[in-house]
Amino acid sequence: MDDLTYRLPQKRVIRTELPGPASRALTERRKASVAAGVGSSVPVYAADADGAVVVDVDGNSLLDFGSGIAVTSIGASNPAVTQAVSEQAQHFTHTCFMVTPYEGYVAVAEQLATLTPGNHEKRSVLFNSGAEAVENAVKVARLATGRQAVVAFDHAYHGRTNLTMALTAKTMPYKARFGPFAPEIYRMPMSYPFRDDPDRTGEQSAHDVIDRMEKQIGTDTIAAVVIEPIQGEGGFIVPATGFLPTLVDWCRANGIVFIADEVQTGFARTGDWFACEYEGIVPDIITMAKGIAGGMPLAAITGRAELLDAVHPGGLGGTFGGNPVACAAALAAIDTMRANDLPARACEIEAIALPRLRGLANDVDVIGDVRGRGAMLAIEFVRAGTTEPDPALTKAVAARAFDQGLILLTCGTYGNVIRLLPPLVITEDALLDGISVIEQVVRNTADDQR
Ligand code: PLZ
Repeated sequence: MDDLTYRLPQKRVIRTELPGPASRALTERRKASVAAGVGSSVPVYAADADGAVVVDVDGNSLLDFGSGIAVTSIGASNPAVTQAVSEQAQHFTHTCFMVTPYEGYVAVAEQLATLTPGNHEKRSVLFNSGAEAVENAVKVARLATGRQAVVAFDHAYHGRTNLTMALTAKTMPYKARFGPFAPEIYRMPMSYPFRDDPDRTGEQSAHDVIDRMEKQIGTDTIAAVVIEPIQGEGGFIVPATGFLPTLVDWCRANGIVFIADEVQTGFARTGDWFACEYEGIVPDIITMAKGIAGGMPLAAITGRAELLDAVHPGGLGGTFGGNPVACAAALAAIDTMRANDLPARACEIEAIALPRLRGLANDVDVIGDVRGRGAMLAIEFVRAGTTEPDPALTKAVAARAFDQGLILLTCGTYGNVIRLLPPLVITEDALLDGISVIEQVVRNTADDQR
């Protein structure tokens, strides 16, 4: 893997206990001013970040295998992005595209039309967050079809706003006591190869879902099917081959809008520009955010022109959506991803990491499954020799990795999955170092359980 150039040394360096005194002091200040409902994965505060390294306020350099939840694919201070941001900010930081439009928004929409799957005529709208993109994809689908029902899946995650909470499957911590939720949302079983009958094909799982949709909802009342092509927060669940294409074909035959939520999987993360490309499926609408703009808040929906243009002028928008600084960052980020062929780099990361993780799974009996694509990889932990989820062990692995200076995120409906989401620009040495930490920590944690 050819390394890029980085401003900060791409190494773990632990100088203080973790968290150090400056981070502990910030935690105290935070308790008095920041709402308790906002959590943080690690108890240290960032002072600087570049490539795959986060330097905390005590001068510790942590290796980042989370990318701020799949955002900083090109690093947290990529020079092309910081330059584009600063140039745009010196001209104007905001006019509101709904008031005085600007070129950057149009240029991002042009890029999205080129990058997203399918050669059909496309239109885009820009927003601030992934949840906002999903909400708007559903708005468009309902208006364009004149139907109301929306289908989501077990283990789905689509956001924290009212509609996207309803689409999200897991109650704690996302939904519990935050209701009432939006109506006309229906949940279907997801293809989850590790937990499904091993003989079951993707097509069979899809036909089961189709049968339920036809019998329980009624085909001609369904506006949209919303699905993450690889589920993110739900546990990096890769559906069995054939599951997605079968659903797409059925949606197309029945005038149902197929919405691919690629907020987490998009922008080179899985080894393609979008995860849908792997099985050659073409969504009607695709939602994007996270990695789109090198860490600046930007989200988008791109879809068939006839769906998006069905909405009346003024029907879509928002004050900050497609902010000019965020658009400049997105254009620079997309350029960087292209110039460094980051989809290929995600495949290289998989080629290095996946065999090591599989080897680890052979050595210990607490790993039930290793899966994922590109630089979106996961380890599912179970009680030794069973398929019973082990969230306590998973938490312990993440905590011990942090003690070694490695930021690891957990996920999963059962909280028993460690996910690897390194920046795509990570150096090979840093990647290997992080994997070694995981191996050591998993072995030690598994041994302690005996
Ligand atoms: N759709 C597929 O992964 C965000 C959420 C973390 P926003 N995932 C990280 C948390 O606990 O809040 C996500 C996603 C998919 C939508 C979203 C929502 O994107 O930018 O967080 O709104």
